[in-house]
Amino acid sequence: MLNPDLENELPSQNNVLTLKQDGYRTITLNRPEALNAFTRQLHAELIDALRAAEADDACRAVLLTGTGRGFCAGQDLTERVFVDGVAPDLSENLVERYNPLVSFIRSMRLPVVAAVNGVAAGAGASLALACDIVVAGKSAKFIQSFSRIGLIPDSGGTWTLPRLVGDARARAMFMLAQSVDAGQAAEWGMIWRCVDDAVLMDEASAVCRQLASTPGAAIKLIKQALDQAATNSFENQLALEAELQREAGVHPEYRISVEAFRNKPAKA
Ligand code: T3D
Repeated sequence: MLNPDLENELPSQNNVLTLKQDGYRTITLNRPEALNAFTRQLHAELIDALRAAEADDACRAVLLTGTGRGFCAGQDLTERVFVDGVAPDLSENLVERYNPLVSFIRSMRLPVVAAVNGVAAGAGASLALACDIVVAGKSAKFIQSFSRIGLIPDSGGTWTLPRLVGDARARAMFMLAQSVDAGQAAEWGMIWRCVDDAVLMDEASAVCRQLASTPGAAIKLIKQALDQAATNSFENQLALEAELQREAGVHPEYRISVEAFRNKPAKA
């Protein structure tokens, strides 16, 4: 049963639902029976939905969430079959699907807000952490479950997680594959905020509405600056900031915002 509110859903096989509202799009992973695990079809629909949002000038932010009690359980393991004992080439799936997906999220002009509504496991956890702002419901948990099935963390997880929580915590999460609940994740700085489950979508929507009314050029440049900071020296980053600030300063949104500030009514 689809959410009747998702009335302007885009054409798809409904593995991913898109709702346009208030200057942003909500993109919902919709395979609740498998905790929204990734199949090839879900991959295809998700990247299409993200590309469509990015191409829409009226869209200023994306909210990514899941239907049911899971956010995303990573790769759908029922797709993994060993024909005559021959192992599938997992690298191919990463290169063709997961890597382009997380790279696209990081390079989009649009900010992507993850509303983590339940378990985020394997590449599902990496997906959440690739987003710009992560809000999670109290009952959500993050599991780097890869090692349980003999794999290494992927979809950028080995890059993102140590930067967010430090090497010691990342190593233990990867090797022990224990779940970390949303409260702990927020305490560690892995995510922006942990909120009551009942208000998760309200909180994430409020973040998206705020982003939708923030100058979009600045958001795009902030993403670019933070991305390059990961590998730049301090001096190179200062130079980059100067370059990007020049770009921000000649954008009409800067002039309009400064004029609005200068012309605001005096406080009584
Ligand atoms: O393969 C490649 O291309 C390489 C790339 C890999 C990227 C990866 O993501 S590898 C990691 C893959 N994911 C996992 O290993 C996680 C597997 N799932 C779990 O460990 C557990 O389901 C969870 C810890 C996420 C949640 O546990 P729990 O007890 O809350 O739920 P559950 O009962 O295990 O799952 C509910 C249903 O979802 C269940 O189906 P059923 O029995 O009700 O019909 C379960 O089989 C299904 N499900 C959960 N995860 C997956 C899945 N079905 C397919 N694939 C899954 N990943």
